[in-house]
Amino acid sequence: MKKLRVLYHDNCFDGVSSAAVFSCFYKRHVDPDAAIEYEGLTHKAGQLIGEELFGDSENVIVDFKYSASQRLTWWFDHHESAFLSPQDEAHFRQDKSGLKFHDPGYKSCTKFIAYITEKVFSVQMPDLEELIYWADIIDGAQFPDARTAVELKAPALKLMLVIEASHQREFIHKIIQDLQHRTLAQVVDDPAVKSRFDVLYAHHTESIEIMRKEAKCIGGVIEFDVSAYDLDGYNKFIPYYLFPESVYCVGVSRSSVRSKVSVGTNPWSKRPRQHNLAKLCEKYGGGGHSVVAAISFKPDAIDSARAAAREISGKLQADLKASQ
Ligand SMILES: [Mn+2]
Repeated sequence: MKKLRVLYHDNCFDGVSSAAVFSCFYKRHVDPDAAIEYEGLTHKAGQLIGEELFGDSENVIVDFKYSASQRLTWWFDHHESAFLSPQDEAHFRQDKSGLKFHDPGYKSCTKFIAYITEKVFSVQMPDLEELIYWADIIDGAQFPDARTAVELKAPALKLMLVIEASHQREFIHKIIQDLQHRTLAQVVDDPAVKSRFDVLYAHHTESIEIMRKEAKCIGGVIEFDVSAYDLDGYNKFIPYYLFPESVYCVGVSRSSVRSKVSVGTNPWSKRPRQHNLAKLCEKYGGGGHSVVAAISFKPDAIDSARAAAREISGKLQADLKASQ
C-alpha cells in the first residue's frame, strides 16, 4: 500500500479542491488503497517549506510554491510567483521526474490538475466536474455578477465561506475527503459544515448591513469608512453589490494591527478603467495590482488613512467626470 502526503494551500477553496482532485487521481492512477494524509500550508514572507512537513513516502504540493526538497514527488501550481528563488526555479527546470507541473495561465490549480491528469496520465474524473468548475470560478474571481459573489446561494460559495474562515485542520481534512465522493450540496449539508456556515453567514449579512449604512457612491466612486466596526474580513464584492453603477471603490477600515485604505475597481463595470490603482497607492506607500490595491497605516494613524482616501477618491471622481 502506497503512502501519500498532500500539502495544500490552506484556507483556500482552490487549495482544498486541488487536494481532493489530486487524491482522486492518485487513487485511480497509482493505488486505489493508498493511505493519504493532509497538511495545510500558509504563506509566510520568504519562508521555505520545512523538511519536517514532508512525509517519509510520496509527497505532493498543490496550489502552493515549489520546493527543491528531494522528498517532493509531485507538484502542481498556477501562481505567477511560484518560486522562492532563482535556484528553486532552476531546480524545477532541470527536473526529469515528469511529475512536476507549473502553468500560470490557469485561473485555478484544480482545473490545471484535471487538465494534466487527463492529458498526460489519461485519467478522467467526470464525477468531479462540478468541483473543478467552481474552483475555477472562485479562484479566478470569474463571478457573473456581484449578486452571485455576495448572496452565496450556490453550495460551492457556501463552502468557500466555511473553508476561508476555518482553522481546525481535522475539520478541513474531512471536507477534502468528502469532496472526493459527494456532491457540493451534500458536503454543505453535513451538520458540522452547516452549523459553521450559519454562524459565518450571519456575520456576512451583518457586514452587508454595516456597509449599506456607511457607504455612499459619488460620481461613480464608492466611499466608505468602517473603522468604527470590527470588519476586517468582509466580502470585497459587497460595495459593488450595493452600487452596481459604480466604477471604483475607496474604503477605510481598521484592525488591531493597522488602519487601511482599500481601493478597487468594480469588476462588472462597463466603463473602461483608466487608472492603475497600484501606482496610485504607491504614492502613499501602498501597492497591489492594477485593479485592486491598498495602503496600510499604523493602527492609530486613522486620520492619515482618511486623508489619503479622500484624496484618492477625489482624483478618481475628477477623472471619471473628465472622461464623460
Ligand atoms: Mn489557486
